[in-house]
Amino acid sequence: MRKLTKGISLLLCAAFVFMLAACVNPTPAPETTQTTSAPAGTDATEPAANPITGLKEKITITVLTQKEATELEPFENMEVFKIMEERTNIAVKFDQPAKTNFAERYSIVMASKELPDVITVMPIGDVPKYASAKTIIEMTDIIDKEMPNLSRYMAEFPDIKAGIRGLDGKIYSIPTKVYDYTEWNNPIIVRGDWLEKLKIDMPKNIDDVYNMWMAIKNGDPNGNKEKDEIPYTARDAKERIRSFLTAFGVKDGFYNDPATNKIKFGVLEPGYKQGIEWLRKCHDDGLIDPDLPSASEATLQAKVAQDIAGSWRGGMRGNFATYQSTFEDKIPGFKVVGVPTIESVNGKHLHHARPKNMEGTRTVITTASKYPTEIARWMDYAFSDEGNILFNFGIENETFVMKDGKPVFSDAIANDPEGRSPFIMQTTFSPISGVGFPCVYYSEAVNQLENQEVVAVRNAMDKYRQDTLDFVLPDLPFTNEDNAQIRSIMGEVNTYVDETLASFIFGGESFSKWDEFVANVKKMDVEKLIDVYQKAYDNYKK
Ligand SMILES: [Ca+2]
Repeated sequence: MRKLTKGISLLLCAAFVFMLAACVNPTPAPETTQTTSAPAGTDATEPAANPITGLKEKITITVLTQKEATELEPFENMEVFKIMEERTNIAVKFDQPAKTNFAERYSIVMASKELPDVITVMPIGDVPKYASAKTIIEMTDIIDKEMPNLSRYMAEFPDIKAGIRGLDGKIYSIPTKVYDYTEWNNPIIVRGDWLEKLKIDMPKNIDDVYNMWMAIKNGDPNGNKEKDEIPYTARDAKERIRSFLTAFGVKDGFYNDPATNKIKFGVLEPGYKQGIEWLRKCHDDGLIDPDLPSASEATLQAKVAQDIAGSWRGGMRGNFATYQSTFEDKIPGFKVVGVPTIESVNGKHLHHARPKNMEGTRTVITTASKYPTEIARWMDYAFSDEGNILFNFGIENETFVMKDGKPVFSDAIANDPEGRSPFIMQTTFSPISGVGFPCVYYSEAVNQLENQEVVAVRNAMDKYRQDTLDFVLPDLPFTNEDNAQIRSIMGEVNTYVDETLASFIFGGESFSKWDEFVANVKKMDVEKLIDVYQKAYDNYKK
């Protein structure tokens, strides 16, 4: 019976691998179509062309990257690169300083005469500079012809293509980390066990949020007969306070008004004042932690640990999943849930931060490389279905096993005897957790490792994805001149706005001063920047 089961699983496994193989490299170079036997008339000892890169002999390329502090192994020890070498005929010599030393190493390398073939983490701002200096290759055509797997993600998530396109409409880099799902962050995180005790539903709009906070304040959900609950706290008094302004159809900084498709600057809009007045009322009613102006990750965690924090905003991993696993053994019944994006006054569901389909780092091929085509095919392998399994799940029967035709993490990764998280265990074999190598953060793997409440709220937020994409601006490319103007004006504006808003929300400042505040912001030339952003955003949408 055992033998039989094994036989079936092997069969399923073989079918799965075959299915994957069919997805890899749909457009091999012409000379690579004959892979298993040498064509008649040629020397039988001549090596076959590699089916992925077309290389008949192994080459070694150089790659400058960085090592993240959380990675347990340098890339040269990671099994995925050894397997990739076998499958592609490309070996890699990594130049991998620690992330903290990368900037220094990078400036030495860029100033030297000996550039590596690939730089995997070039700062975005440097891409146009090295493109015009012809230090890095243009990748528009090479992506189109040689990178079908990356291309399918660019087609599925238009933000990826728009995000890597330069001001001239051409592409000079590829994203370092692509998500095959949409990654959200900073939802309102609530003590779900308190909601159950207080018999209140998940809030759907800003009035529900107010009522939920009031119930937490007055209902003694921690059961110590003291009114010590803090309905809302956070690790800062800026992003995680002003995030509630989206309920009033506005947000901090520049955004697109979905009703008019015009760029707006939050502070100048009437909805912004309403939102700040609402936050002030919540503060005056004792619903917001009065210590927020000096809050930090440590103060947030301390209040959650004391069983007095009712809700907060924060990271999906840290302030959501990690808090759950940290405090469920210490606080009886402790359970956190995420609130899907609440409805705004304009009927849209607007989140304050743009969801991600890629990270902000960029990979480039230098003009010093003799193998740009082969390298593009090699990098594209990491974006194939087979590459997704390799980079996320690792090595079959070691880090994962096939179950019902699907890869499942083995105990070695999912249940480390030393108690390290599966996300950390992935760094023993793959660069997937960091941003040091171009590859795909694969939902099939992420959903297995993630806290299931996190998966649930992410999926719920994703229903209104387009509302937020229309509203929150992406990272727009600007000319050097525009960038300088933005830096100079916004440096002054941000300092003034931060100080003044803190006094309106926490410092008892009278709202009769609001018009004067807005007039002062206008005097700082912020309206000039609205035009700059409008132009860049119109260009982005083309
Ligand atoms: Ca209490």
